[in-house]
Amino acid sequence: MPIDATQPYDDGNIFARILRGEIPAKKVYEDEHAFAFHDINPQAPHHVLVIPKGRYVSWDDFSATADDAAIAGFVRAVGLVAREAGLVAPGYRLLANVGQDAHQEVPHLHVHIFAGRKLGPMLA
Ligand code: IU
Repeated sequence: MPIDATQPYDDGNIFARILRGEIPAKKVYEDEHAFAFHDINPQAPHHVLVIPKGRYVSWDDFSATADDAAIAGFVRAVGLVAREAGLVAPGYRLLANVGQDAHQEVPHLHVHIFAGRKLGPMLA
């Protein structure tokens, strides 16, 4: 079920629970701003999710309300995770779904990193 990205942040969402260590995840990276882990249902040979540590439903409230250090730290972490996985030369795709029409399912901002195969033209 896609979520309404205008809803208030729900501390019981699955990624909040992963951040609190209540649910296991296959971690690939963590720093003060971000946490990255393998997607449980990979859509490409390499499919990692990067999430901010703060309480943001989507890219919308994150971009509107996060402080500059949180935004910079998160954006840098996404780049670092991809770079350290050796994805820059073969290439990779970033995706952040926001709300209903984009089919966002988890109400905690996440950026998908897809790689490991030719991803083809961007899907609308
Ligand atoms: P979306 O952008 O909200 O549609 O993507 C949610 C992703 O979260 C999706 O690719 C799921 O496979 C992934 N995921 C996960 O990795 N672990 C979980 O426990 C759950 C979803 I629920």
